[in-house]
Order: sequence, then C-alpha cells, then structure tokens
Amino acid sequence: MDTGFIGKKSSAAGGWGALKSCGKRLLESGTPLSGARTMLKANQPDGFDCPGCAWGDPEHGSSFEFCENGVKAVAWESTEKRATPDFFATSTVSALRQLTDYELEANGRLTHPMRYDPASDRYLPVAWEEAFAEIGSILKRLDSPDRAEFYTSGRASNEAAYLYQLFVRIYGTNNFPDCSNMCHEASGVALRQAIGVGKGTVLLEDFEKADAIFVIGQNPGTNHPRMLGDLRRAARRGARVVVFNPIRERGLERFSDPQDKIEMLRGGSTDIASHYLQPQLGGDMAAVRGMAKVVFAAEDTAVAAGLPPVLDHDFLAEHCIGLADYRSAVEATGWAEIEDQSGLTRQEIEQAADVYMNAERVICTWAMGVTQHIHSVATIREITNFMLLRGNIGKPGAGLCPVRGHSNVQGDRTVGINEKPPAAFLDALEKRFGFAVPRADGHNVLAAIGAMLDGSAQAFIGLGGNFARATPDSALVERALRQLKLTVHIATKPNHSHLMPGEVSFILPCLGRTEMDINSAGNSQLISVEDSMSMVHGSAGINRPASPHLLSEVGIIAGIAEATVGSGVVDWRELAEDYDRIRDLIEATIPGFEAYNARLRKPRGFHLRNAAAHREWNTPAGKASFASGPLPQETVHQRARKGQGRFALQTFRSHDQYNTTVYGLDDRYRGVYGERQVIFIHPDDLKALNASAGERVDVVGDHDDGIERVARDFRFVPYDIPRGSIAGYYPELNVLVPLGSAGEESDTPTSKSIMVSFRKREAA
Ligand SMILES: Nc1nc2c(c(=O)[nH]1)N[C@H]1C(S)=C(S)[C@@H](COP(=O)(O)OP(=O)(O)OC[C@H]3O[C@@H](n4cnc5c(=O)[nH]c(N)nc54)[C@H](O)[C@@H]3O)O[C@H]1N2
Ligand SMILES: Nc1nc2c(c(=O)[nH]1)N[C@H]1C(S)=C(S)[C@@H](COP(=O)(O)OP(=O)(O)OC[C@H]3O[C@@H](n4cnc5c(=O)[nH]c(N)nc54)[C@H](O)[C@@H]3O)O[C@H]1N2
Ligand SMILES: [Mo]
Repeated sequence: MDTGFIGKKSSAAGGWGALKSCGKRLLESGTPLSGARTMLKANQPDGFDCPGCAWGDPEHGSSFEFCENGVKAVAWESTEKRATPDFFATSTVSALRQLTDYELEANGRLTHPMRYDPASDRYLPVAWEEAFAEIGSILKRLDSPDRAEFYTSGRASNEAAYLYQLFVRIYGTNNFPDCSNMCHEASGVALRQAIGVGKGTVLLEDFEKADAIFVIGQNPGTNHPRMLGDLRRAARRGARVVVFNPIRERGLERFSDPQDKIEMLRGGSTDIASHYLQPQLGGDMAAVRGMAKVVFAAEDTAVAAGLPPVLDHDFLAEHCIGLADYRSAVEATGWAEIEDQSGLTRQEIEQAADVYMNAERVICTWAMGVTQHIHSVATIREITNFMLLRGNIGKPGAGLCPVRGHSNVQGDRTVGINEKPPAAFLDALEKRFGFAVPRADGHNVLAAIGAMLDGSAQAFIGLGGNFARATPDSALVERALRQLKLTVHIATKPNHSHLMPGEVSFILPCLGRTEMDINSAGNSQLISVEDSMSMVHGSAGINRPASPHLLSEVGIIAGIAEATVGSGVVDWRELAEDYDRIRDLIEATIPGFEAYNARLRKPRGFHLRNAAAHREWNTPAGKASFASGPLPQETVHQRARKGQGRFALQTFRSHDQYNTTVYGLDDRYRGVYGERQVIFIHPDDLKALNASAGERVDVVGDHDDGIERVARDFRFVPYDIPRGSIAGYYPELNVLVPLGSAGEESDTPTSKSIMVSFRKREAA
C-alpha cells in the first residue's frame, strides 16, 4: 500500500542508514576515539553489558556485534555534557519543567548530589552524608514502613537490586513498584500459571535451529536490533518468520546487516517476514485461537485419512492437562467472532497455521504489543496453549520467548524486586539474616500511585527510571509525587520526575554501566545482569566516571540503608566495598546461583536453569496447563468501532528513544523526521474524518471516569495500519493512558489499548 508518506522512508532496516546514524552519535558523544573504544567493549566477555535491551549475547562474541540503538544507549551515557550545580543554579525547577524530555536530558550527566530548596525553587548541592542522614531520619519517622514506595527501573544490576530489596525488607515493607509492572508483568503471571516459571524457555542457540519463528507484538528493528541478526540468519537458512503486528514495521520486513560486507556493498537486504499479518489492536488472542482451530481441524482430517497426527500426542499425554477443555473452548469460538476481533481473515490465519504445522520446531517471541492490553494474561495463555499442541516447549529450536525490555529487568525480579515475593524466598532471607521479614504483599506501580494520591504513601525512592513520565495519567502522578514528604531519585541524568519534588527532595547521581566502579582499595568492581534467555553475566565499565562526586548504585543504597536501619543485620559498607560479598548472599538465598562468583567470571557467564525448558512443570498440577477461557467479550478496538470518530490508540517507541529518554526527533524506519507529536492513521480513516495528512488536532481520551484527558497539537501521518487502530509515541501520549484501566491479573497499564477521539486544535 502507498502510505502517502511525508518524508523519505529508508528501504530496509539496518544498512547504511544505521551506520550513518551511529557515526553521528559517536561524534556527538565526545571524541570519536573514546566513543569507539567504548563501543568495542559492549557485550564483550571482559567489557560491560550494553545498557540498551535485554537480548542475549552470542556465544562466539569475539567481535563487537553491531547495534545502532546500542550505540545510542552507550553514547547517551558516555556523553561529555554535564548537568552541574551551575546548571541547576541558573534555572528554577518551575522553569525546567517547561523543557521537553529531550531538552532536559540533553544537559548531560548529573555530577553532584543535589537537594531541593523550596525557598529558591532550585536544586542546590548537598554532601552525601548529609543527604543519607536526612533520608534516613525521614524514613524512620514515617508511622509505618508501608508508607514508603521503593521503585526500581530495570537497569539496576543484580547486586544493587539485591542490596536494595534487603534494605527495604529490613526496613519493613514489600512496596516494590517496578518498571516490570508496566512491561512484561503479564508474561510472568501467565507463564507461571501455565508452565510454572515466569520466564522464557529458549536460549539464543535455539534461533539457529527453529523451523519457524512467530514474532507477535514486537518491533525488534528498533527495540532489540541484535535480534534482527538472529532473525536474518534464520530467514536465510529457510526458517519461516511469521509476524503479527498491526503496523508494518520496516525491520520485520527487510534487514540489511551492516556486518555483512557483501550485502552492504550491493545495497542488498534480506526479507525477514515470510508472512506479515496485521491484526487489530488487542486482536492476538483471537488470531491465535483461530490458528488453534485450524490445527484441531487438520488433526481430525489427518486421523480420518489415516495420516500421521498433527498434534504431539505423546507430549500432550505425558506433560499436559486441560486439553479437552481447551479444545471445547476453541470449538465454541466461531470464525465470525475470530475474524471480527482479530481483524484478520480466516485465510490469513490458515496460512499462518500452516507454517506452524509444517514446522517441527517453533519459537514464539512477543513483547509490549501483547503485554500492554486488558486481556494480556489470557492472550499469553493462549499463545502457550497453541505452542503446547505440537510440543513446542522444552525441545531444541522451540519454545516461548518473551523478549524483555530493560537490560536487567529480568535479573532484578530474580534477585527479589517483587511486590508479591514467593514465600520460599522470604523464608530464605529470614533464615540467612534472622530479621522478621514483612510477609504482606506490597504495592505495584498502580497501587503505589493510588497510595500516593490518597495520602497513605508519603515517601518515594526511585532506583533509576522516570516514574512521572513512564506511568499513566501524567498529570495525576506529578501531583502525587509533589504531595509527598520525601522524594529521592538515584539517577544518571536529570529527568521530569526530578522536577516533581516533595517537601524534601534529593537527586543522587550514580555511575553508569559504562564507567569504572573502583572501591577504596583501588580495585575495579564487577556487577552482573541476566538477559532474556536467563544468561547471567558480568559487566565492568571502562570509562572514567562522569564526575568524581558520583557513587555507585550499590554505594548509594548502602548509605541510605545504614542511615535508616543501621548495621545490625548486615554491614552495608563492607558489602559495598566488595560486590563478591553481595553475590555470596544472593547465592545463599536464591536457588540457581551456586558458585556465583566463580561462574560469573567465565567468559559468557552462566545460565539459570529453567525447569520448564526441561519439561519439569512447577505448577500446582505438576503439568503444563492449558487455559480454556473465552475470548474477551469486546476489545477496545471493537468498542471504538461502535461510536462515531472513536479509535483504539497504542503508544509505542520511535527509533530514536529509550523509553522516556528521547535521543532525537527522527523515526527513520517510519519516515517521520524532526517531530514526535504525530498520530499514525489509515488514509481512509483520515478521509472519513474529513481531515488531511499533516493536519494538526488535539487527541481526547474517552475513558468513562469523568476525567478530561487531552494531548494537544498532534499531526496526522497516513500509515499502513488497520482502520480504527491508530498509534503514537510514548511518553508524550501518557496523559491519555487512564490510571483506572489495567490488565486483568497483571495490573499493567493498558498503554496499547486506549480509546480516543479527535477534536479541533485548541490553543494551550
Ligand atoms: N532502542 C530502544 N530499545 C528498547 C527500548 C527503547 O525504548 N528503545 N525499550 C526497552 C523496553 S523497556 C522494552 S519493554 C522493549 C519494548 O519493545 P517493543 O515491545 O518492541 O516496544 P514498542 O515500541 O512498545 O512496540 C510494540 C510493537 O507492538 C506492536 N503492537 C501494538 N499493539 C499490538 C497488538 O495489539 N497486537 C500486535 N500483534 N502488535 C501490537 C506495535 O505496532 C509495535 O510494533 O524494548 C526495550 N528496548
Ligand atoms: N504509554 C506507555 N507507557 C509506558 C510504556 C509504553 O509502551 N507506553 N512502556 C512501559 C515500559 S515497557 C517500561 S519498562 C517503563 C519504563 O519506565 P522507567 O524504567 O521508569 O523509565 P526509563 O525511561 O527507562 O528511565 C530513564 C531514566 O533512568 C535513569 N537512568 C538511566 N541509566 C541509569 C542507571 O544506570 N542507573 C540509574 N540509577 N538510573 C539510570 C535516567 O535518569 C533516565 O532519565 O515505561 C512504561 N510506560
Ligand atoms: Mo519495558
């Protein structure tokens, strides 16, 4: 389809465009030489873990695996620009609030601990010990530890995260809202129910063996660029790649690998998707059920004709429960319902199902296009059902692969950042440390916001991240933060959350992943992270710290902990002096970390065993479990279609951002340049609205709770997207995501199914 683009779209993902963009980024980050040296150490056995995405590293990673967005993540951190006390002295916080995310972070790395001064409305430098003492004294004075919220963003290392949870649990609460609550929570919940472990079951090597790879609701070209290399290799050896995505994402269509000299010289590229299906937003459960329907029908035909069965009967009999109920549920779901909800034709679904049935080994990957809907848990259960039918879990070249976001979001959960911690873990903490561990469930992100708004929470500590911008209903969350007694942000660069100070507020600057972390004895410290394939590996920075006043995240947590709970249970300073000691504690309290320090120092680290990958099912029934619920009664898209001029909106990432961090204003693969306030919409929907490409409008939320939500001044971009579904960028559109709309069982904000309409642009 001709999308009538404004601007020029690059023809394949990767390629020269990616190389050009990298060169520019390295030049901007400072001297190209030091930038290049930094890049060469990314994801190497003796280097640091790329602070970009959570995709796995290849076994033979002897040369730097090229990744355009990895370069941006590294360059962002190793910039020469500094947000010094002078920067904070020149502007009031109210004035800084007028800057965009892009303008604010462009000021560079934080250099000094800062304390908010309400009288001058400015942040002023403060001594570390003074900051720790004041934070400790306020936390100690709260009338209950449950009045404090301890947020984590998924970049924190295993060591920092473990120390943080230990401190917070000694302090006395399980209030651990974390970015995962907004991200892959639904994957964890669904997979724990179905297969007994909330993580993916594949290794990177499985991508070399799969006959078919289903990629559902994910845009790897932008968000997991190194995955494209694996998909490309798979496509080249003849594996089928089936994509489900409402939008035609360039990286999933064609990829030109900058590492392939011949492809680069000839200007060639590799087709990635053999099948590209464009469902309606939230239509994936219906689409997958449709495929299951085709599989069951084919099974009946095969049996009747005396041909080999389609289902893996041995696997189903030995390993699964609930098949008969699932089959009934599938049969009770008619094609009309499936087509209407998925937005796909029966024929398209049949073709995808054929790929599945013709493949011995199938991998299914997914990300936010699946997890950020109301019925995400049910959808992931359905995906799992579908994969079980032919025994596609726990054999080489096959399995489930939720592709994680932040580079250590999976590890943070493994080491205890969990508002609903498993009892066995709490028991282990109690046994090892001998303090009374809090047992009540704590707050997730939405519960924390609720508690902040109703006044029951009074303090917020953020270990990284940008809480005010990443969460729904931005205006309400800003208000929630500003009415607290204490806000503390451990961060590398200034962001909008820092500009929502409570009564007492600190910004505590930390080392980044790329920087050397040296202890008082002059030794370099190693941290560790876990990727999407459960590989745990070490990471040691190589750059000089951005400022001599920075502390490591571990050092900052130790300082706050000592000032708050004292050193009766553990000696925080001693732990912060040598991270091997923290790893010993992890080993003593969490299964799978045997000989942690030794194994971490092996080149590729080690794999955390995944029972389901070995066909051991830690579910109540001891088997892999089919779910047999009905399709959602109505998706937001189906509801939107009933009204005039209403649309289902998804909020996603451009090619030039890392979550709330905006690197630049271009989205090369989608042909948008120099701006972010855009709405992607089908050309016929534009016509029906009597609107034209390029016209600017206000986007109005349509959630039945009486709250007015408006995102002002957005420009229409005609795009290849199903009618009735539209898309735009996060975090600018977070003002439209209602706090009151959450995923069933996951409690994840539904930032991919928001009901909206348009109105004439009003002056702000
Ligand atoms: N460079 C870069 N890398 C990143 C990030 C970043 O911001 N920048 N963020 C990191 C993080 S925290 C995460 S969680 C991941 C996010 O990785 P992704 O999940 O790829 O992130 P999104 O940009 O939200 O893209 C969602 C994709 O799902 C599609 N989609 C939306 N709704 C539906 C639906 O209902 N059905 C289907 N089938 N598809 C749908 C969208 O069109 C889009 O292609 O990336 C990580 N890596
Ligand atoms: N509408 C909408 N909302 C969404 C999403 C969406 O798709 N749509 N996606 C959701 C998802 S998947 C996620 S994961 C969340 C992300 O939510 P967060 O993780 O809270 O947000 P980030 O933008 O990743 O955080 C960026 C900030 O982290 C700090 N930072 C960077 N590196 C470091 C470091 O090494 N240490 C420390 N301490 N700080 C550091 C910097 O100060 C930077 O400003 O957003 C969610 N919100
Ligand atoms: Mo994420």
